[in-house]
Amino acid sequence: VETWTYLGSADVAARVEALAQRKGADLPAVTVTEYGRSTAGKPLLALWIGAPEKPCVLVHGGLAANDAAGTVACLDFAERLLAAQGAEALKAVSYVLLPAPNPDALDAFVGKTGLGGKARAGGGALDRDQDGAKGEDGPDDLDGDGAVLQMRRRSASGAWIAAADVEPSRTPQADPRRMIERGPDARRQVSYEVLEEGRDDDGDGAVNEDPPGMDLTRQMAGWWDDQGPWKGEGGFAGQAPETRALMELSFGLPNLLAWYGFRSEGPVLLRASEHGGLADADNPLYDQVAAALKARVGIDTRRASEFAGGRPNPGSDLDWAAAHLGVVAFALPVWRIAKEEGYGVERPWADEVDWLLWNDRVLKGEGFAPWKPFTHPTLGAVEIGGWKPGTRYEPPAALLSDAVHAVSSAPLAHAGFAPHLDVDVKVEDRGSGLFEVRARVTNTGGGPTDITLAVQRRRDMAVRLSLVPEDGVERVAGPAKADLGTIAPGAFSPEVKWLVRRAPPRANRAPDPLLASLRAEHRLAGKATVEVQAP
Ligand SMILES: [Ca+2]
Ligand SMILES: [Ca+2]
Ligand SMILES: [Ca+2]
Repeated sequence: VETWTYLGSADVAARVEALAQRKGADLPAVTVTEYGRSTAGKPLLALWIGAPEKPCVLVHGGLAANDAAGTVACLDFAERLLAAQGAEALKAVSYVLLPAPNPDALDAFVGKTGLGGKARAGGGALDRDQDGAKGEDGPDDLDGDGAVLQMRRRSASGAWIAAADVEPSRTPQADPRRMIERGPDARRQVSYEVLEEGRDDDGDGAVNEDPPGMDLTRQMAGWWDDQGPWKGEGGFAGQAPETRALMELSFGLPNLLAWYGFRSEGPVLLRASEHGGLADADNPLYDQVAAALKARVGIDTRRASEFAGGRPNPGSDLDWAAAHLGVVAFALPVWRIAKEEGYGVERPWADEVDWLLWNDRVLKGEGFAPWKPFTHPTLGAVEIGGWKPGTRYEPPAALLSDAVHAVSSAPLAHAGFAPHLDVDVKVEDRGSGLFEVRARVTNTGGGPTDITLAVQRRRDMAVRLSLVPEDGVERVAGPAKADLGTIAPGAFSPEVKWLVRRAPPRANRAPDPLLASLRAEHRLAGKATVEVQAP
């Protein structure tokens, strides 16, 4: 069992190359490819594990700017695939692993001194305020404490209030560090603006209006639009070289079975629920996979839209995988804190008050910088403080290995949901060298040959059954190839009938009982061939 530390992209690349060099009779096939380059020119590496003809499960690491634990979890999953537990899964499926799909942001975040660097450097710069300069005004470390924190500033038009002003005194929820977003209200006695720490770098009167980099978790095609609680990011979907490369790689995999993305923090596993209820067409399968994931890692799965107030989630990787690739898609947060004792408010999972209590109990308060007065060059009197980078996202270094081990096996569960074809054939002798052949294809795997969304989005392929006669055998009736549609797990296709005629054997020869072969094929389920023998 590996002991992990946070890794930058060069360390990730070295580990990926080392995995591909591992040799052993009982090890699966492992290859590395470069599927693109980041904005800064760093290689985007894909690690292919298992037999390429088997259905492929894509597993990526941290895509966001603060997702370093997700990258470590993806590497830990690679270790599992090369161990005994992986061998069983690799009988049914193969995997492509993308541990660091946003290497520039990973390096900015992990930095030289561990977590706490500048987030969101990947994806290339935009010109959000259309002043002709790209990424010219982002956050700055104004007070020189080595971290970009938050600024709060009293403002009648501010959307934030101090919890201490409204919560019952002497309760955890009245913590003086805590800010609550309530929307602007001019009748309120005290309101605040909350901003990222920074100055007006270009002197245009606005602070942090055009930060460098893009949020790649909102940059994928799918339900990509400038709406919802989180907007689609960038000028168009796939503008960032990292997201474009990820879209091209995944769209180019006809045998892609499922999509899993490790991310750093979140109370539950998430499944696609894109464009409102688009992915609900496959609810029965999602429920089955969620139960298998729960059995394996003990965490519930919820719809991603529950975390956006039931609204769409533009540009997310789940959105892309569900809507464009027609596969089931899950996000796997590595880490979460439990609800703290002594805080009596009803809540589905840990909230910010739990984080404050946890920060005091476990981190001795180190994860939150208390608000301190600061004289801002253009805004005047502000306070700088708030959550330190990483606290709310990444497990502390001492907890990283346990957190990663607890969840990293999750994509193994999908091996139970690959389709697999078998052909069931019956032959009757009709006399005069004629034989009737009847066949149907059965799906003996654990998942459908195509999910409902794949059919709706035209990514599906009908299961195809072909009759290939032997020499001296002629197909008299019935199709050379029959398209049999989608087959559910455990179900049969419609029956196909043929009439074939065998030429009379040469003198003194026994007739060859082999009449033909039947070949079933599907982009995901692969091929199955049976011989058609005269009875
Ligand atoms: Ca600009
Ligand atoms: Ca600072
Ligand atoms: Ca500015």
